[in-house]
Amino acid sequence: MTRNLRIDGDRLWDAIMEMARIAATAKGGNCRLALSDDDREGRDLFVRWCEAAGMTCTVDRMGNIFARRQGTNPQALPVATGSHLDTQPTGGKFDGGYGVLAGLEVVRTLNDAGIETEAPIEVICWTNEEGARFAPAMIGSGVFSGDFSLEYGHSRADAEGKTLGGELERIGYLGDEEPGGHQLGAHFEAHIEQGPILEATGKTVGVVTGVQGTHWFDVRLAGMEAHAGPTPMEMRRDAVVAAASLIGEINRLALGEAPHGRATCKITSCMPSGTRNTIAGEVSLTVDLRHPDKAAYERMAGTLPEIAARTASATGVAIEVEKIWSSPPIEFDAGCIDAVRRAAALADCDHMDMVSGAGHDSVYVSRVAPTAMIFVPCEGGISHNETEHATSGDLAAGCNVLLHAMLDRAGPVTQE
Ligand code: HGY
Ligand code: MN
Ligand code: MN
Repeated sequence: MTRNLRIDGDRLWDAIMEMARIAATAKGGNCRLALSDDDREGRDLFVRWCEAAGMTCTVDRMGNIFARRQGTNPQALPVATGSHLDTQPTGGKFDGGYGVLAGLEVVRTLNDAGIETEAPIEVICWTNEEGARFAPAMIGSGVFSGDFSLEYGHSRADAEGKTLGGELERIGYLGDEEPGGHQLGAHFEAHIEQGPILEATGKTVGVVTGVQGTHWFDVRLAGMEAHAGPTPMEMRRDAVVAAASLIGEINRLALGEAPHGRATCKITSCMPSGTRNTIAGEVSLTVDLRHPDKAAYERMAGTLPEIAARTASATGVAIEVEKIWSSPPIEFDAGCIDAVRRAAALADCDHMDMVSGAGHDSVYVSRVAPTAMIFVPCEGGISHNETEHATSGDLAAGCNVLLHAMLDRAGPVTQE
């Protein structure tokens, strides 16, 4: 009865564009940082839309929002889909918002068709997926899965010292439900690929079988401030020179684990700042290392301290490496992966298996519920960039696969 059911691609596109008007940037992207007033505005819009679609919304103590469409069997575990509404500071319109609003479009489509599923359907907005304002990333789903305690989650502070728990309370999304007390029968997430593979291979849908591992580190370099003029080169302990050497070594570390190794460094502070004729005494870096293979993922993390020690002895600059977060490579549930494959075939979408290069809430949700993801192409594979773009056709195709993957797991359906 549902074989030929299709979502409304224009309605999905319009919802994504309306959400993208919240915290829109001049270059066409979004800056909707987690638990900011803009995030609250996006959350409120999502809740209004869900309630207008006949769903009931509950919020847990990490601010994760669960919008529920009842099934014919209220005892059945919900089949869920979820993603995030928070963005990078220079993020795009589609990263996260697509997945949340594709879930809403699935419900709107079922409503229009008068389809009742046996299992309830839930659409989830996970808190602070990006990790841009509060580190680490995916902390809302990570507390939900039990990988982090609620206290740890609430204690995360942004650069101004505001805590995640305090900001949840301030924006009115400190819910009552204990995180994790909400069992899920299955979880799917639709997302743009954020890389070049689908576009390069001409495929419309990625059947995501797993997610690569990620390590985050903070690195502090302490040299000696001195005068840029009279100080001989051989006497210097220049924190910027040490940082430059270390960043080059870290880049070579990823290239040495080709083709899948990834390393990204950011210089977050350089002291004293704003003066070019004092040699830098202190530099702070963030480091993001990734690999899909567990042994290589561990090898890269284990090599970083050795690289730091070598650089320190060569430059006379003290280097401290602190592990902030580790998310090992994961594989998704075979049954959910098969459901995505069947749905892609049913929706006539050219598809391929792939591993996600980016982290997603589904990583943590997969610890507590059968999970898989659905990717669609993004232009040039560009994401975490205000020019991020995806076509309405691809977004609709991915949403049709989401619809049928969820129906595949939601038990028998009836039609009004
Ligand atoms: O870092 C990531 O991969 C994700 O965008 N949070
Ligand atoms: Mn995302
Ligand atoms: Mn992202």
